[in-house]
Amino acid sequence: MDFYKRGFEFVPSVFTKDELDAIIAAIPELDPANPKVMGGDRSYAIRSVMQCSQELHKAVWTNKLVGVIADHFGKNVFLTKSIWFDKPPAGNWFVGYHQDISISVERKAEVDGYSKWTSKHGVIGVVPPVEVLERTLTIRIHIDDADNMNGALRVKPGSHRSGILRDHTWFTEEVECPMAAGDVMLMKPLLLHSSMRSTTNKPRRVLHLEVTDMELPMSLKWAEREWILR
Ligand SMILES: O=C(O)CCC(=O)C(=O)O
Repeated sequence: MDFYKRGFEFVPSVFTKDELDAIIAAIPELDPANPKVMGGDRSYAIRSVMQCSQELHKAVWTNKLVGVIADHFGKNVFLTKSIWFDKPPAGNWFVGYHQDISISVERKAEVDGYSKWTSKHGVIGVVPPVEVLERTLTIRIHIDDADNMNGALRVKPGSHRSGILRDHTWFTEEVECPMAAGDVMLMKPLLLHSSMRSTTNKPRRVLHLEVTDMELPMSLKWAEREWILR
């Protein structure tokens, strides 16, 4: 299937304008005083954003999105991570090619295969064995249109199939991912991705979610574990 080969897929029109408005209404302000907000005065992201309100869960897990997840991944799926990304004019940012290799857990525990512990904005991160990342699906809900002017994502197709990469330069094919508001991009976390600075004042808001059906071993617990409403 193309998704597994290329590592990403676009699903158009998953959310209506009214449904996007409900998501926006449930997102807290980018307040630099909030420890979950990244970027200080040039705030641009909120970690663990789904923990902010049950309203957000109601707005996000529409029948249509849950159906898309069931088609591409399966049932018995729960949330493991959520980040709200904005590229506001003051907090404009870019990010070079990388894979998403860190997961968020409740607390540190010495478990074989889990390394590179971090603690940022109250979130404890760790790099798990590659099977955990391979069993994770990233869902990017596009709140605004994204194109080459306002920092649409770029990806390197197929780059998720070689585990955690030390050198990504030999993946030369690059695809830009223009999206319309309401579209969803599905992605494997190990897919190399990057995005440029915005060169307009057009907003580019994305709700980034990671889901899996895989429990963590021993005393490790997913920090944001929450069943998807069904
Ligand atoms: O939304 C973007 O432009 C990039 C986000 C990102 O770096 C990530 O998902 O790891």
